[in-house]
Amino acid sequence: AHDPFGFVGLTYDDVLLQPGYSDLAPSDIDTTTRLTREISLRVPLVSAAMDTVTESRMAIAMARQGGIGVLHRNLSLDDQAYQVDLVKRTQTGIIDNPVTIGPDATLEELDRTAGDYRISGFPVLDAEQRLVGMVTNRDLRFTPVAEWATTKVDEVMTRQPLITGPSGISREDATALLRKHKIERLPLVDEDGHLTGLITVKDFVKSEQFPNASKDGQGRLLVAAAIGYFGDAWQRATTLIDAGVDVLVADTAHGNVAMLIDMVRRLKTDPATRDVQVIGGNVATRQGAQAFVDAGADGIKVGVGPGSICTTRIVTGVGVPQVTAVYEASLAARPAGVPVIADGGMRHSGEIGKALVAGAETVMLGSMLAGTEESPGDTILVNGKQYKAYRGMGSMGAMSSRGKKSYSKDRYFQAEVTSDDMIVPEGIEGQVPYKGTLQAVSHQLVGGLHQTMFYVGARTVPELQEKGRFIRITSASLKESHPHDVQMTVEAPNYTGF
Ligand code: RVP
Repeated sequence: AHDPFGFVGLTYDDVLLQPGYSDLAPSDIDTTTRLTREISLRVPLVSAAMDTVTESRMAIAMARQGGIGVLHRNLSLDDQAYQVDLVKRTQTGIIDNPVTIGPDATLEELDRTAGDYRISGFPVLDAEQRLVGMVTNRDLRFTPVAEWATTKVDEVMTRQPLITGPSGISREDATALLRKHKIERLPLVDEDGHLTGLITVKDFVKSEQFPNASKDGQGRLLVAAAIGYFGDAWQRATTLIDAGVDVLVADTAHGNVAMLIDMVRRLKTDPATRDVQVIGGNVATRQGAQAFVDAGADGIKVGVGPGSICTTRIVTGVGVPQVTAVYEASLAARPAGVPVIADGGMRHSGEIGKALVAGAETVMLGSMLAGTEESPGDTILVNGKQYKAYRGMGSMGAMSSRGKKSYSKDRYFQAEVTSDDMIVPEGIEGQVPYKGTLQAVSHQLVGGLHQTMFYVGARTVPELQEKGRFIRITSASLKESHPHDVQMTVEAPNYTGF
């Protein structure tokens, strides 16, 4: 029989990992893990689909570090697809679908396109899609702005004979050509002179700078995007797929809901969508995870109420402490080969390893990343200290029409609430200290996880999951875990206080 009080839920602060025999060198450690059935990441970090955490800048930074970002959905379908596009066009070894321009475009149009895509140089194609020139921002400089509206690309571009490479050029040959001719961009063409790709020096250097970067088969950065189940959700999904999204996250605060499970099933069966990876969420029980497994999900996101800005457990009285939630979900997901994402409640790097041992393969972070340079929004100065805004997607700010239209109210099943006065929020609005670049934050998180693995004696994430042993602790132990009986005078980059 069901014993309501015999089953205790535990969270990160209730447990520690026991040290194990270790014969590793730190360089042996490999944090590669799976985000979904088919996508692996070198670093198990995912940035939250929140409007104060993940837009294209964060998604780009996350993918460069070896994780991935989930673009939030509190924006129009077109805006979200544009963000996907920005990520997919960024920093790749070879760009196989470069933005191009026609010889008849005006310099004004050139300038606008350069701004829209944040790129500075374009192959110029004629009506038959043949390469006829190259044009860059620099070519604008020699024409007075007053003449941009009337001057055509054709008049300023660098024309044939151009230095080009053959379609299937190797990295070495491309580097040699770029060096020899001291050019910034190398267009790739087939025998008929049709453009097939573009290599830029900047991208080549960057791809060496970010050796862990998460990339698709064509060398483009990986990106995920959140969708719902309401209104234009299906069109949003297909538009995001057209824009090149790698993973769709069917994302609500309560994923164990018929409409959302049906959405996942439809995405995984419809020929138009079934090739994209689909994550369902959020659930916090074995049964909830099983429903997504049965619907064909490629990943399952776990967490009901652990988020730093979340009031779901307080407003509704519903939730499962996160370590137990992850463990329970993994009981259904693991045998089916479906990875679990532990979403919410992370405050320190030590919790990443705990989440992985509990059964997750990646973790999703909101508050830990909201203070970075790459999150949306400006820094706020309060008493001489810098902060960045961070709010729940179920907060009044994110769900009300204050500011701008809310597109993501269905995350909290309030899509049909039209009056702001009638909204029942499940999150708060606040701010977090400014933390500098994502790269610096990620370095501390991944470094902490490396140490976890070293202490446990695990070379790989699967080994960590196999060898990791929890011990339950008391509140006295938790006090002992944190610095105590000392007044902290200098904040560490990975520890700011109890
Ligand atoms: P945290 O990392 O603890 O800040 O939590 C982030 C997570 O909290 C998100 O990934 C999401 O699952 C959840 N969230 C977002 N908004 C809200 C809310 O308003 N309740 N909760």
